[in-house]
Amino acid sequence: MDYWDAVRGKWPEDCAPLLGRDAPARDRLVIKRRWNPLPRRQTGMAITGMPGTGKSFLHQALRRRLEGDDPITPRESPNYEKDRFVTATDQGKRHIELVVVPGQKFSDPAERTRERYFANGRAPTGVVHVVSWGFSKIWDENTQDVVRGISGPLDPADPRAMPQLPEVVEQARAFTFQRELDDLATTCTWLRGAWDASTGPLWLIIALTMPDLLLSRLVDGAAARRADEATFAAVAAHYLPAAHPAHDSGFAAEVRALVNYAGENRFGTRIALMPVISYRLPFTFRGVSLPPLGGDDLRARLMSRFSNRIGVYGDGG
Ligand SMILES: Nc1nc2c(ncn2[C@@H]2O[C@H](COP(=O)(O)OP(=O)(O)O)[C@@H](O)[C@H]2O)c(=O)[nH]1
Ligand SMILES: [Mg+2]
Repeated sequence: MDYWDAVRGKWPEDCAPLLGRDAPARDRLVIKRRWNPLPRRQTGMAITGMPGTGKSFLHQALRRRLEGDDPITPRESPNYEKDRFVTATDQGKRHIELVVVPGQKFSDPAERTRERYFANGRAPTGVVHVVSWGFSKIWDENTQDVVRGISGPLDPADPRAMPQLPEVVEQARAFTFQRELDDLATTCTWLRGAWDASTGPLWLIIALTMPDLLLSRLVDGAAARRADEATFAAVAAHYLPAAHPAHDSGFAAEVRALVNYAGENRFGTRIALMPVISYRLPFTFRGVSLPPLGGDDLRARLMSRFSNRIGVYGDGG
């Protein structure tokens, strides 16, 4: 079987909770407090992705900081986000050292992050690259104006289009998809440099944040289910390499090239596309607001699976 067939093959199960299907995989947070006499090797992971994709929310959700009922006020992130959190695997607890790479790659904070974690022989073992199917928050008003001025909505024939959404939301999504690709290219440049200087196993999770926004808004249950199946198939086709390189999207081609460069053998089976909901908030753009769907149970299930997978990949499994 082709390397990427195996990666794509995990997607139906990983997005099963979104489609209301039960999946055999464990989706409770694994917290085994087995006494472990040997200090375990720490593993370093970086959260990457363009501005507004949900990196900081994901970081806080992994640390289980977004679970109470307290309302959360979205604001731009601090310049420097670095932490440790714990996942637990069958082999015990694992401490993960995490750094969020600023979305603005050509800023001073990003340059400092690059020097500290991606240069001078240092490299992350694992990368969570965050994408949002176009629902990234566009923080500043100037950029919002630019989006309104320069880009049209996605062509309804584009497999990424969600023509049932307001036109202005589609306009924002069209803009975001291009930025996602540009950001990925820059991120891959950083990673190639860092991984050149390192040896040993690597892992990569492409995290699809905000899937609660892209669930179908149709009232007819069966039709909604069909629409969701189609959407999540399109998501995988866009973000993951295809059966044949000629059918790769621009994004997928970049991912394929990165993995080829570092070597498939360094990743083994530790590559996945996974949906994850950090915290459900409406998507707002230019006065139009799209409420999130899905419940807290869905959020918790996806988050547990995601956190567990990081633990498993960090263990080399
Ligand atoms: N509906 C929904 N919104 C989210 C989710 N995660 C993040 N957001 C929204 O996306 C915005 C940007 O997230 P943030 O983590 O600050 O993005 P960053 O710039 O990549 O760090 C937040 O203010 C939230 O409104 C999610 O899982 N679901
Ligand atoms: Mg942030």
